[in-house]
Amino acid sequence: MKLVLAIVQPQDATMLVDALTEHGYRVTRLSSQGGFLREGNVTLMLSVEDQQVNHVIHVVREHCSTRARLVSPMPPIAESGEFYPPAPLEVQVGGATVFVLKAETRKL
Ligand code: 2BA
Repeated sequence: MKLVLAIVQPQDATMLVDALTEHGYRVTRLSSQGGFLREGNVTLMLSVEDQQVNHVIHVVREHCSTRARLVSPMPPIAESGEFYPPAPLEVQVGGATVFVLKAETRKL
């Protein structure tokens, strides 16, 4: 068994959960937050057979888009009254960050 953790963007999460469920996977959706952007994202948790991992990743890839986000860096401490506002930085977010871990499922 493997535990698949997929961190995805909220805009993709509902369609992805629907698709995974339609394919017969059991999935748990957790609300999470990225440490860098401090924005909400969604972590999906699935326990699957080893041979299903590639298919799960395929479905995730089909439903998750890469999006550009602009980040405003902290302005530097002004010296001698001069102030140069830093240019916004573009970062690419997604499609998805996926972790695959060995797992043992015990249903109590
Ligand atoms: P965030 O931490 O909010 O990161 C959002 C995006 O910002 C990242 O997209 C990446 O493009 C950029 N980024 C993150 N940390 C950075 C840094 N130190 N310097 C420059 N740019 C940085 P993704 O890589 O697609 O990640 C999306 C979300 O997936 C992340 O949200 C985080 O919640 C999670 N994630 C990504 N890699 C992870 C890892 N190695 N461990 C745990 N969570 C991870």
